[in-house]
Amino acid sequence: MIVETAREITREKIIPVRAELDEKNEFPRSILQDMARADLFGIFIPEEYGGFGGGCFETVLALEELAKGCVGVATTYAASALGIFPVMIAGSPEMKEKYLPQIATGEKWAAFGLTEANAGSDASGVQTTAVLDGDEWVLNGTKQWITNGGESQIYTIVAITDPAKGARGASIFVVEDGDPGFSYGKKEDKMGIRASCTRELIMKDCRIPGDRLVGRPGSGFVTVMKTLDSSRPGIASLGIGLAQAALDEAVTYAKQRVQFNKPIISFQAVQHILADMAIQLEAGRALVYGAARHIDAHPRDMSKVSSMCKVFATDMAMKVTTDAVQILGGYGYMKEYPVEKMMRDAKILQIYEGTNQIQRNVVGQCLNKEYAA
Ligand code: COS
Repeated sequence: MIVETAREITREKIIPVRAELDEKNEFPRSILQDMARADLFGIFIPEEYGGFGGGCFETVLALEELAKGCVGVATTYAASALGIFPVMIAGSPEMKEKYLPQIATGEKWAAFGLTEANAGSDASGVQTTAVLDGDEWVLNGTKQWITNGGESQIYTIVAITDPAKGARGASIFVVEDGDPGFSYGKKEDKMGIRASCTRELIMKDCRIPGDRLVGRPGSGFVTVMKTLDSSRPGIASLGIGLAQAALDEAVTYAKQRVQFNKPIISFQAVQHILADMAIQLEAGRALVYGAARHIDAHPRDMSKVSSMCKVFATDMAMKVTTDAVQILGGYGYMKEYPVEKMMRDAKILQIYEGTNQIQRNVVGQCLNKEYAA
């Protein structure tokens, strides 16, 4: 049912406008409203908070379908999930009661504020601060490249509450659109996923109520790591949907394009490229589905499989979309065909939510621990 619903949205709402959204750098507000009406935002929210109570597996299925249409649109969905995961992981029952139903209905969207100018791969380098003043927290700092920035209503912000403790002095706060001292920077002009919106979040003496702290003070870094462990399979599934769409385009074109009096798919050189695309895609899909099922069954043991599937599926998507452009040749390089956008969109998958080099570090560290035990 989830796949059919997401597939219909992709076919009816996303594919017809994706080139225009890309060209105009336009946020897909009305498509998100369509997704909300189709109940897609509640997939991963527990039933007690108005959602479907689905897990990682159901979420990756939905994202894969949306990514077949446009990774920019699918990223806005994935980034909202990323933004609310800290509340799901570490929020109090009252905080969950307040925010999760609004996400489940799609009435509000979320965003995750971790990255800063000096805190990218080194997530512990956050310089934004939060100081308790009476019964309010006062936040100061600037978050960079925040997906859904300026479009979401709910932001989970990582800030340092105890500078002496390094990573152990980080905490997470919910900041809402309209909070005093909270504003947005300019919209970034990106190579790909141009339908998604990327902005700075600026906090200048931003005052929020004391109960907006997510979990305990100092628990922020571990919650950040758990949040990213939870969200990375979603990025992997964007790679699967994107690669499937690129393969579909490449095979369709290769069957139609005639050179030397034959459709080019009859040439072994072309067939081998398509075969490798299909083999890598199926391997990636099996890994992502396997990882998602493992995470749902063993939520305390997700780091390694989460990073593994993110690396494999997104490196694969970069290769498959590049090969799709090659199959279409000069046509593939032109904007009349969708594969050049697919290749541009693929690149960010290897970078955001942790570069693929960082993912390999995580896998390596997990192996180190496993074999020492
Ligand atoms: N789950 C739970 N706890 C975790 C964890 C995980 N997946 N990973 C690390 N931790 C804990 C560690 O156990 C450690 O706890 P102690 O202080 O009690 O020992 C603490 O967190 C610090 O861990 P570590 O020393 O491994 O942290 P590092 O500073 O070396 O950073 C990496 C580790 C590089 C993996 C982390 O900074 C990272 O993921 N970076 C990429 C960030 C990213 O994805 N940015 C893009 C954001 S786009 S939203």
